[in-house]
Amino acid sequence: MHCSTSLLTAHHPIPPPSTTARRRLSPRMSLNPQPQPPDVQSSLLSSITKLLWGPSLPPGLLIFTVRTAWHSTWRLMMSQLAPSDPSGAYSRPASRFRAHKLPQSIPTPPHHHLHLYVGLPCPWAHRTLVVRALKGLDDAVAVSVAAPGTDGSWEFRDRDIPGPDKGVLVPGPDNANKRRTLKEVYGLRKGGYNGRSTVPMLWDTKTKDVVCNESYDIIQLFNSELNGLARNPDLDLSPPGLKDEIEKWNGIIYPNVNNGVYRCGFAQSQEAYDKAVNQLFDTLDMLDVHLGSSSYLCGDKLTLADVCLFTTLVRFDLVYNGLFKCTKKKMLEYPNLHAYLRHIYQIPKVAETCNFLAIMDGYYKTLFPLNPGSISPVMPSGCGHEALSRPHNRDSLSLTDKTAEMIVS
Ligand SMILES: N[C@@H](CCC(=O)N[C@@H](CS)C(=O)NCC(=O)O)C(=O)O
Repeated sequence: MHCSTSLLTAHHPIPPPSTTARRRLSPRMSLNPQPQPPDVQSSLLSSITKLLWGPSLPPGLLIFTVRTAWHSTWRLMMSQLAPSDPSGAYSRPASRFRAHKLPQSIPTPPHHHLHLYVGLPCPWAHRTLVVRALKGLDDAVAVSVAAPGTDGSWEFRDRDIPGPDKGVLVPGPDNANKRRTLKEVYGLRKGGYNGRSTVPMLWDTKTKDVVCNESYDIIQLFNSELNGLARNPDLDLSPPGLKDEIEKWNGIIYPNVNNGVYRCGFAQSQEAYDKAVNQLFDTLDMLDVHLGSSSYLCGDKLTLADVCLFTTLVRFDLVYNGLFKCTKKKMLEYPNLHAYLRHIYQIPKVAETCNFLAIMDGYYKTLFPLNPGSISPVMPSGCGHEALSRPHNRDSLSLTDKTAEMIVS
C-alpha cells in the first residue's frame, strides 16, 4: 500500500517494485544453517565425496564441480536475500506502509501513542533515531531496539544488552507489545500481515496498527508533525526555502550512496557491480569537493538530506568498504567527507544513536551469502567513537550554524 500522491515519494525516489525483480522465495531462515563442529563437518564432507566420486577423482573435475555447485547455491541464496533484475542489479522492494500525515487520533499530550521499532545496524532505522534525538522526541516517541537473529529477521532480547559505550542505544525487549520478534508485532495489526517485517517501523499503540515503515516518511513526520511534543520544535530540518534543494540532494544521494552501497554489495553480476561502484565513488568524489566549502549539503543548515547521508557514511569503513566491496577508497581517505562525518557525529545526542559493534555484528553475522563463515572482522581504526570525536575544524565554513546550540538547549 503506497501513499498514492505522497509528496514524499518525490523527495525520496524509491523505485517501485520491479515486475522483473525476483521474488523473495522464503524467509532468511534457510540462509543460515545451524553450524556443525568442524570435525563433524569435514568427516561428513569426505564421506560424501567418497560416496559420489570414489577416492581417485581428478582434482580439476572436483574443483569444477564444487565451484559450479557453490555458485548455483550462492545465486539461489542471493535471490532470497536481495531481489535483482535480469542484469543482476539489486532491486530494492518498496515499503508497504507509507504515511505523510499522522492519523487524527495521534498524538495528543500527555497520552503518547507512537512507538518506534528500530534495529541498530540498519541505516534506514538510524535516520529515524537521529531525527528523534535532534528534535527531542525521546519522551514523546518510545523506542524498542530489536537485534538481528541468526536468520536475519529482527528479534527482541529479554533485557537490555549493555554495550561498551555508556549512553549508546542497545538492543533490548519489545517495550510496547512484549513480543519475541518484530514479525509477531507486525502480525498484531488488524488484518494481519504477511510481508517483510522491516525496521524502522512506527507503531500506534492505541489503534494497534502500523503507522509507517518507510524511513523517509518517518523522519518527515518527526520533523514537522510532532512539534507539540518535541523539546526542540524550532529545529526545522526541512525548511520551506530549502525543500527543493533537499529533494535535489536526496535524488542524488539515495540511488548512488544510500542504496548505492547495497547495489554494490548485492550485485549479482560483474556489470551490475561495476556500474554501482563507479556511480558510488563518482558521487562521493563530488560530495567531498562540495563539502570542502559548505558546512552541510544545503549550506549553513543541517537538513534531512544530511541525516540521510550521515547514516551511510558512518557505516562506510565499518562494513560497506569490506563486506559490500566498496573498496575504491575508504571514508578516511576523503578529508572533507570524513570531517563532515565527524561534524555531524559531534552534534549533541547523535553519538548515542551510533552503536558501532552492533552495526558490525549486524552486517557480518547475518548476511550469510556475503560472509559464509560469519566471522566479524576487527573494527577498523578511524571508525569508532574516539576517531569520530577528533576535531572537525569546520567551524569556519559557517557563521550561522546554530544546530548544536538548539539541540543542547
Ligand atoms: N525503504 C525502507 C527500507 C528498510 C529496510 O530495508 N530495512 C531492513 C534493515 S536495513 C530490514 O528490516 N530488513 C528485514 C527484511 O527484509 O526482512 C526504509 O527506508 O525504511
